[in-house]
Amino acid sequence: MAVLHVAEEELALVAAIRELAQERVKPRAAAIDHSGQYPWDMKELLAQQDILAMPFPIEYGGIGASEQAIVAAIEELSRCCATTGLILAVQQLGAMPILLAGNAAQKRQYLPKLASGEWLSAYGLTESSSGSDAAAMQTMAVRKGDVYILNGSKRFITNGGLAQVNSIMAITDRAKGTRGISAFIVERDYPGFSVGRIEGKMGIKGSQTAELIFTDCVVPAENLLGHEGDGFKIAMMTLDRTRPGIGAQALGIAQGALDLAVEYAKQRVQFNKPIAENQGIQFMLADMATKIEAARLLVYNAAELIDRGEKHFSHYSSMAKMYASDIAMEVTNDAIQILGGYGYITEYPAERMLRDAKITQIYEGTNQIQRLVIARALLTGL
Ligand code: COS
Repeated sequence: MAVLHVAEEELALVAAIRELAQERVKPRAAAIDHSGQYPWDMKELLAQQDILAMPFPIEYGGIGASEQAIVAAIEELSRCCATTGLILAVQQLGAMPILLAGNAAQKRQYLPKLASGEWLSAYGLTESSSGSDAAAMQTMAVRKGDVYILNGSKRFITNGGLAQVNSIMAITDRAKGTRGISAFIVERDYPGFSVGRIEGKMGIKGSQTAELIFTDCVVPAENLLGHEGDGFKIAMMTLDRTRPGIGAQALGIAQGALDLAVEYAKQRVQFNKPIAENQGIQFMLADMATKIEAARLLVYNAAELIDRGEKHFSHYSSMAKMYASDIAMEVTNDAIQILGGYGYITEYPAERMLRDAKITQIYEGTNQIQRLVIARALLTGL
């Protein structure tokens, strides 16, 4: 199995998370999917076990885990329940702008409560008419004395409405293009903040996806992250560091589907022998396992580059997210095929895994955008 280049304690932590996921998370996955309700019990479990503390520095109440340990944790959780894996991934996503660009006061104010899991976070870049073209956003922030007044909305926001802490990108100077976008910490309780539509989704059903609406929303000026105009770069730098986490979610889903297919193939008897004895099934399983391993190497590698503080690693994050999510679709589809009729019915988890896998090709940048990032790096010689 792909090697994590982390200390013994982190290997032990990942092993403990694997066990916890199998024992406590896996039995909840089907019910979470059926109910479509946010799994507060799973959030509590991750908080109690300090799993939500992993992305945060020790000085701000976290446990300062390496990115490699974080992706391995997301993988193990998602192997059992993609919605639960996403709880950790999004806590990191929403907090990343603060981790990257927050000043000491902002970090002191927000990070400890995110590390403990008392508060959830969310990341607000996308709008109804600006997804891949993130710079085409319309939400405006206008400075008035010691506050900014925000007007506009964000769409498809994971944890939207549940998160107390929202990292929101908004235009402060339209004429400056991407250099006129700024990042703000917006609390759910601020006047003028409201939650619009809550989306019904194909998969990751327990995760809440909502629209955030800002109507003359009053945000203290000290909640600006970095300087005016830094927002687009902060948003991009955030995604560079969190896309491997989505790769890890996809990887976990694929591994869960392979686990299921192997188990089923050994037990399912047709023509007087387990179907696993057929070379046709064996070749499918071998291909699934090999794709998963290749994806794991890409995800772990991107995480290691982050841990090492490499500068030009965006395209490796994109490769990890793109490849892992593409193979997650293939592997979950093959798992359904191996399970046959049982793969197609909701009593078995295979169809849920395919539905959950699909979003990983879309969010945190569609795989078309990942290819664009990779090609740009190639063509500019990075
Ligand atoms: N790190 C730091 N800075 C970056 C960066 C990165 N990864 N990517 C771009 N920038 C900077 C550029 O260097 C440029 O800076 P200057 O003004 O100093 O030249 C600025 O940001 C604008 O970059 P660019 O011209 O490349 O912007 P584009 O509008 O062409 O957009 C893509 C670039 C397509 C990569 C961007 O819009 C994107 O990632 N879109 C997908 C958004 C996404 O993932 N949404 C999901 C949200 S979470 S569900």
